[in-house]
Amino acid sequence: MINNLKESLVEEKVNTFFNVEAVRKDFPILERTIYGKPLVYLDNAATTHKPKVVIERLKEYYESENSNIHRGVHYLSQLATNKFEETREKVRKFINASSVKEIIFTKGATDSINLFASSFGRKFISEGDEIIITQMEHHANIVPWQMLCEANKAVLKYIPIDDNGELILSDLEKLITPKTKLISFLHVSNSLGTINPAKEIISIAHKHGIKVLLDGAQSIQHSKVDVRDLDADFFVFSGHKIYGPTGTGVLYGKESLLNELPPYQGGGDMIRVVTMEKTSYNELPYKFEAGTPNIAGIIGLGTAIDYVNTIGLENISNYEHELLVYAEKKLLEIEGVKIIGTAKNKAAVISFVLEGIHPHDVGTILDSEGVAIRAGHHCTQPIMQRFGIPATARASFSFYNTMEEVDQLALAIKKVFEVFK
Ligand code: 7TS
Repeated sequence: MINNLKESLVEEKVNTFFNVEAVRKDFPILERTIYGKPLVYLDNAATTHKPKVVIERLKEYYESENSNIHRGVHYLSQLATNKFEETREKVRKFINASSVKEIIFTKGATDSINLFASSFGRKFISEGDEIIITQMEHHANIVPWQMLCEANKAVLKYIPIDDNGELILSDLEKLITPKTKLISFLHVSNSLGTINPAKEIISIAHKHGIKVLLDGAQSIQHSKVDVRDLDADFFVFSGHKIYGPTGTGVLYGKESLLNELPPYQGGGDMIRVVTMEKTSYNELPYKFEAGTPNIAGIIGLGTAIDYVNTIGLENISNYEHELLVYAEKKLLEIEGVKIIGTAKNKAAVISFVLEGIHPHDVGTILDSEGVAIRAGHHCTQPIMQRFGIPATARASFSFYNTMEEVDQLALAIKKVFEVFK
């Protein structure tokens, strides 16, 4: 499990079964050059590249299966429906949900959180109620709650973070009151790499009868997520961050809880009967899936999950951890590099600042060397405020990255210092 990753690796050596060169051949884009230099893609927290099988699956769908789903008696419509629904079962199994009724397809994590905030908010949040999030959330898990709190006159509270970028969990019990209705927090921080103790937080919440939404946008692709073991009430992720197509995502919810929530958008597919006076709604999960979804994308997401299963999440976790340890070591060897986010349990994400140099300049010079990182606030402005910085440079790793690419990153950073000398 993700929380025990570091401990379990202490005694272990590199995962010798993982053949990164073979894996890289699955990703056509990794062969390209940027300004005549080999691409070193270290922006995987923003989005991951797609293996050939996923790209080909999209092509195959449009070439020989394209049809609208859930509404046709004809052959192609039934075929597309079956393929689409196969992904639901793949996702269910992947996160160990109890039933496919608990898997709702969306456009991505942002869409999932907005769906949930709108629906949960309408039913359960009224004046004076309280919602707790954390200071390290992505804007996708801040702004929908601010909008809801403003509309419903509710109160938003934040679990603070310490200098290492870890949640100050001792504050959580102090923040909880009888008015607390929801705790919503991220599993892994996209800016700091921090792996939050999700199971512990969920257990505290449940002790007080509070529901929990877990944002898995940065955890699902790195380590095994088991929603039943975590006892998460709701869980979201984006398809494009787990090697699937953009415009795909998932909202998981416990069936009994989803049944209590009102629909989000109205339209086709989410209804049972519509008269001019009234509408009765479809059963789960269709109640939350109005309109024609990203059929090709969802089918491609199924292929991406198959692909990740073939590589093996344990192999992915172990290898990415090796990359993280090596990259942190290489970066800290360079004078003037400071890492922001030094939590005990970290995913393979490194935010850093170079003394006296703006992160955007770092990003631009690295880009000229073919090294793609992200520079900015990473849609986590409260984290930047917490650390008193405008932005960071961020390298985020995938299992297709190599130790040599880490060396390239280190060389490019040295070049930045030379340019600014
Ligand atoms: N939650 C977290 C923790 C994220 O990192 C992101 C995206 C989202 C939610 C939203 O996901 P989306 O797919 O709906 O956009 N994070 C990033 C990032 O770090 N760089 O670009 C997007």
